[in-house]
Amino acid sequence: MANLDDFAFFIPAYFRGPPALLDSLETETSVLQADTVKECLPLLNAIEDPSRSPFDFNEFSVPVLEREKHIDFLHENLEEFPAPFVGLDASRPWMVYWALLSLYMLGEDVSRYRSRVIKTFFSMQNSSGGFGGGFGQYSHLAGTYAALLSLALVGGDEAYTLIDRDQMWQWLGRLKQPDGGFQISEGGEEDVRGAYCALVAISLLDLPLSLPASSPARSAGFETFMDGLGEYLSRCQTYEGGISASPGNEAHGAYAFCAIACLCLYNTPHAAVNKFLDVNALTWWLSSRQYAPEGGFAGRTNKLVDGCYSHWLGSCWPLVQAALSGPRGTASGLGHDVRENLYSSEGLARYILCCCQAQDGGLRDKPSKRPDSYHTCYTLTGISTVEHSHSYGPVDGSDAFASAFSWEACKAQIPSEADPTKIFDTGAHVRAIHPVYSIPHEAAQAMRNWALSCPLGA
Ligand code: FPP
Ligand code: ZN
Ligand code: K
Repeated sequence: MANLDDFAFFIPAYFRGPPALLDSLETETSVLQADTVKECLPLLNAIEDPSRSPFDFNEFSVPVLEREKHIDFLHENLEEFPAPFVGLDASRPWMVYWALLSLYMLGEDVSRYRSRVIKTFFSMQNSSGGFGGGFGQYSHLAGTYAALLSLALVGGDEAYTLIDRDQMWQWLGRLKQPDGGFQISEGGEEDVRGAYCALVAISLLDLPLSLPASSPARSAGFETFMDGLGEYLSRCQTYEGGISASPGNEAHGAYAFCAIACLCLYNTPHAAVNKFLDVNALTWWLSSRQYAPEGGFAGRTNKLVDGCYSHWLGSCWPLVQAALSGPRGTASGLGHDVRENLYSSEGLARYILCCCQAQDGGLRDKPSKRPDSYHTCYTLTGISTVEHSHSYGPVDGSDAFASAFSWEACKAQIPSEADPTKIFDTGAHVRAIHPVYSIPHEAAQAMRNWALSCPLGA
C-alpha cells in the first residue's frame, strides 16, 4: 500500500499549512481568522490522522461523502422541531426547499413528498398573492421563492395549479418600485433578493411582463417588470467590485448571487452581465473571497469561510464563466473561452468534504458549528458546482427567458492542482442542478411548460 507521503502529495501545499505571509498587526478579525485556520487544518490533512482509515479517502486524499448519514439527517429535518426552534417558523418554506433539494442532489426521488408539500403550501398562500412563511403570515418574496421551488421539485399539475398566478402577478406589481428594484414584501425592504426572486417567479410561471395598473413603478414611467432593473442592479455593484443588497451597502456573496442570477434571467448572460456590471472588478472580488488553506469562501472582505457560501459565491462562478464564454458552440460572449475554472473548484471541494461534514450526518458552516439543512443544501450545491460544467445555448430574441431555459450541465474535467496529468474527482457524485434556479433542470422546465400550456387570462 502507498505510504502517507504519497497521499499528501495529492494535497497542494497551500491547502496543507498556514499561509506563508501573515500581517503582523493583530486585531479581533485576525485572531478569529487564525482560529478558523487552526480548526480547519487538521481536517484538511485528515489523511494523516492515524485514527482514520485510508479507505475513507479517495486518490486525492479527499474524504468520502457520507451520503447515507446526510440523507438520514435530512429526513429528520422534515419532521417536527422542538419548541426552541420557534424562531424558524417563518422559514418553513425554506426548510422544505433545503431538505428536498439536498435529497435530490444526493440521488433521492423527491416526488414521493408531493402530497405532503402540496398540503404544506396550501395554507401558506395568501388570496392577495404570494406565500407567507406559514398560515396567516404576510406574503414574502423569499418564502414565495422557496415555496415555488419546492412545488417545482415535487412537480405535477396538482402542485402547479395550487399557485394563484393572477394574484401573484398583481402582488409582484405592487412590489416593483419606481427605482427599478423590488421590495421583498409590501412596505418591506427593497434589495436584490427581491429582484431575483421576482424574476424566478415571473419566468417559471410565465407571468405577463407588463406591469399591473396598480404598480407603484408606473409612476416612473415603467411599463414592464424589466424596466429599470438592469440599471438598479448596476447601482448595487460597489467600489470593491462585489454586489450589495441595495445601492450604497457592503458587497456580500449572498447578494452577488442574487444580482448575477437575476441578470441571467433579465437577458442572455453575456449581454446582461457585461452591460450592467464591471466584469473585471467583479471577477477580482469573487476571487478574493476564496481562502487558503481553508479552500472555502467567505461572504465578504475580512470575514470567515462558511460552507453556505459554497453556493452564494460558488454558484456565481458558473454564471460569470458562462457569460465570459458566451453561448455554447458560438464564438460570441465576451471574447473568452473559459474551459478551466477561474476559481479553485478543488479547494472548494476540499473545504466542504473535509471541514463541513458533521460526524453524525448533515453539513455545517465550519468545524466548530452544528449542521443544519441550510448549510447541508448549500454545501451540497457547492459539490454539485465543482462536479459539473454549465453552459447556455444560443437563442433568438422572441422569448425573453429563452436563454434561462437553455442551460445544460456536463461532467467537469478539471485537472488536479497537485498533479495536472490527472483529472480531479471529488468522488461524491452529487447531481447537477440548474445554475440560475437551483432546482433540477427538468423541474424548472416542467413548471414553465405547464405555465405556457395554460396562459393567464385564457
Ligand atoms: C451576513 O450574515 C449575511 C447576509 C447579510 C446575507 C443573508 C442573505 C442571504 C443568505 C441570501 C438570501 C437569498 C435569497 C434568494 C432570499 P453574517 O454577518 O452572519 O455572516 P458573514 O460574517 O459571513 O458575512
Ligand atoms: Zn453560513
Ligand atoms: K462560446
